[in-house]
Amino acid sequence: MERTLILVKPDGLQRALSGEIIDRLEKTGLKISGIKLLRLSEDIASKHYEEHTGKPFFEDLVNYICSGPIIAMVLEGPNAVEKARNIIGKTNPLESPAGTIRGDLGLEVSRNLIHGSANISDANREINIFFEKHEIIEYKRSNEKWIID
Ligand code: D4T
Repeated sequence: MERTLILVKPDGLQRALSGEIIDRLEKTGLKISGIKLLRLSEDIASKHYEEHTGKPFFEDLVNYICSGPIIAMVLEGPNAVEKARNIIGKTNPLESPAGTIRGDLGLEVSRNLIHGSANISDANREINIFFEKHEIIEYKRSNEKWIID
């Protein structure tokens, strides 16, 4: 089954929105198969955002993601990557429609609350940065047949 990496960024925790953010994602039917609270080092943050190395916002982005604890989460389900991105909204909260996490809860691109992997190959790469194999748990939920055909 497809997996995606979600990060509730430092502003999400500071604003006490982590419950709401996880709730919105979990209610879709996507299953939490890994979850942890952590504070990123500059090294790990730079690795996670390596595609943005050298861009004008890179240093601020790394400082922001390292500025407080974050929640890292692996979500699993059919088309998990695309589904999570749809719920999250566009990178800039201003361009995110109402009903999305960033559209409803954020104002600025540099405080956009949450990360979700952009595609399956990024998801695999990012999950390996944040999780050891044994930290991802495979289990069945009793209501799964009512969520996945
Ligand atoms: P993340 O990776 O945080 O989920 O965001 P997206 O996948 O939606 O967007 P992205 O990789 O293009 O950008 C990563 C991160 O950089 C911040 N950012 C981006 C910024 O501060 N200024 C900018 O101009 C852009 C393009 C926001 C998200």
